[in-house]
Amino acid sequence: MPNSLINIAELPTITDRRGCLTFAQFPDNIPFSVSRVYFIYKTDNDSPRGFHAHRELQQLMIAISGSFEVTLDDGQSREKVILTNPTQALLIDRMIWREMHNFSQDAICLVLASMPYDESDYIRNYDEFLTVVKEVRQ
Ligand code: T46
Repeated sequence: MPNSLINIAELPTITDRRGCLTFAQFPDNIPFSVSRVYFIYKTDNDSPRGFHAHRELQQLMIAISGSFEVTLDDGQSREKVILTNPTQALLIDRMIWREMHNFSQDAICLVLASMPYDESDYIRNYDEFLTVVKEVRQ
């Protein structure tokens, strides 16, 4: 899909009789140096997460177990993807509003992040996001 907000890389996977090994490495599958890793688990299906954008942070998101839905919004359009496969890495660029819904009971979301945690990088208000994204595009 041209200009899609959904940018998914298929990660290399080695499968043998012992199971599967999937990996990602800079710069082939991770387009930035990883400064931070976090993971989200023991989620509640009725408790969506996200609802913010980042001014500078880039992230790769992987459903290493279970599934969940990710909605991405660049201020002009909104797209949804369901991550179900640990070999798929979703790239979330800077200045993209994200929401996460419908976590399966066994969901584990692994995130590789380009910067250390910095609350001032977050835009947690959607109207502010729309204002800032317009300024950035001008
Ligand atoms: C994102 C989505 C996908 C930290 O102290 N360090 C960290 O590295 C992170 C990620 C969070 N926190 C603190 C900040 C909050 O007090 O943990 C608390 C929960 O974070 P938040 O409400 O932002 O969680 P989510 O799941 O809504 O968002 C997270 C990431 O924050 C965000 O960058 O893109 O996952």
